[in-house]
Amino acid sequence: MHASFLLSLVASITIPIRAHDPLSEQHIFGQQEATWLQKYGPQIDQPFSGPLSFSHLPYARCLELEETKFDIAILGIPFDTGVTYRPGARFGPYAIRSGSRRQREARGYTMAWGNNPFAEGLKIIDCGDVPVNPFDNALAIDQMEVAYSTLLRRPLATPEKAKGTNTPRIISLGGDHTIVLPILRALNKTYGPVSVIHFDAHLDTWRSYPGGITNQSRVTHGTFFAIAQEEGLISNTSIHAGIRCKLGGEEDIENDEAVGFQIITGDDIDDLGITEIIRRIRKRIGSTPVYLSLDIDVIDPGLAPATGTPEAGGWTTREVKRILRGLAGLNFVGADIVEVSPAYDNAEITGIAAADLVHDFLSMLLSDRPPSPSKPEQREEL
Ligand SMILES: *[C@@H]1O[C@H](CO)[C@@H](O)[C@H](O)[C@H]1NC(C)=O
Ligand SMILES: *[C@@H]1O[C@H](CO)[C@@H](O)[C@H](O)[C@H]1NC(C)=O
Ligand SMILES: *[C@@H]1O[C@H](CO)[C@@H](O)[C@H](O)[C@H]1NC(C)=O
Ligand SMILES: [Mn+2]
Repeated sequence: MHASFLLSLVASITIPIRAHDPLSEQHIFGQQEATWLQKYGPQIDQPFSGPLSFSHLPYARCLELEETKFDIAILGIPFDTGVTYRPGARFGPYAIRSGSRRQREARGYTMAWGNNPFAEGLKIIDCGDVPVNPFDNALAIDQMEVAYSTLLRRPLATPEKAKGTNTPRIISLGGDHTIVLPILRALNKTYGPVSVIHFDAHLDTWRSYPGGITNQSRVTHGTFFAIAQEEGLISNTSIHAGIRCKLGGEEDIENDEAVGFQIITGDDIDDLGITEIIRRIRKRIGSTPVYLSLDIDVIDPGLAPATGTPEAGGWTTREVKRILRGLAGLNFVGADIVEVSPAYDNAEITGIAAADLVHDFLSMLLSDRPPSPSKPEQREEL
């Protein structure tokens, strides 16, 4: 076991020795005085080794290193003091990066998309985390807006590959859902109001919570869309997908419409099917600039338990992945995945699911149209 592991390691690097050759093996183990570099070559990162960046991407402290350029940035936003129930999503960026360790450029191709997003010639990097203040939400929200605006204003690393835009795109790893308010404030400065595709069990369009008597206490992970609408940051062409939470009553739905959303419910996946859900989302969004926000609680808690406000009866990870594929080609300006709270996880189930969805986000941002549906009848029977 030990020897074959070493042999496969050796076979994958530069030493000109064939695996399974007993003479070569003797040669390797006989080199007592060789340095690591002489004997084993470059210090590769195994899936389970190396520093923690998303999918082993290059890491840069982009907020302070102002010359750093990219086409797509992964940005952690570890803010979780806007939640109504279980806190802990400040550890979401860590959990998603940890869940991403087995997906990387060398194994980035998927049959579902027919591409490898890391190998398309664009510069995708992990920009680290916004160091949000954990004691003062007003300060933290300003820090998030400044961070996002700062990165949006960076010139593209590969402008020749961009189709009519000078603005890089950011995939944010939350953090609780409140982070979307400063993100929408930053996006508005570049794009004006945007449509939102919002995957979630919850509406997040409530105006306030009982007992919130200060202005700051209105800013929560369940109210940020209402505030964004009041500030003119979102278009009346937005849509939710996967809604199934309990509501105050019909008035919540009327309010939701006034905020600018249509609703696709959790049950619609059975009654309409995936193809019709995709069609409705695409029709609603059209060619408007659109921001995608995905609360991990859209997925059933059995498949993604690590979240702050779980709701039974959700979509499967596979269903969400198929819907995401159907959205390729829309005019995406950015995306996030939020509410991953790993203290409630088991065996990294949620972190791995979230990391996989971010891999889909990358393919979605890089594809001009949905991939052709897979045709199992064209694949040879095994
Ligand atoms: C949002 O963008 C629009 C269009 O550019 C602009 O008129 C408006 O002032 C912006 N709103 C805020 C709150 O910055
Ligand atoms: C809340 O903000 C509004 C508008 O800026 C202001 O008129 C009001 O005094 C603020 N309320 C509190 C409690 O600070
Ligand atoms: C959005 O459109 C709906 C009708 O489709 C309307 O009821 C609602 O008031 C509009 N909201 C805004 C913010 O304009
Ligand atoms: Mn939610």
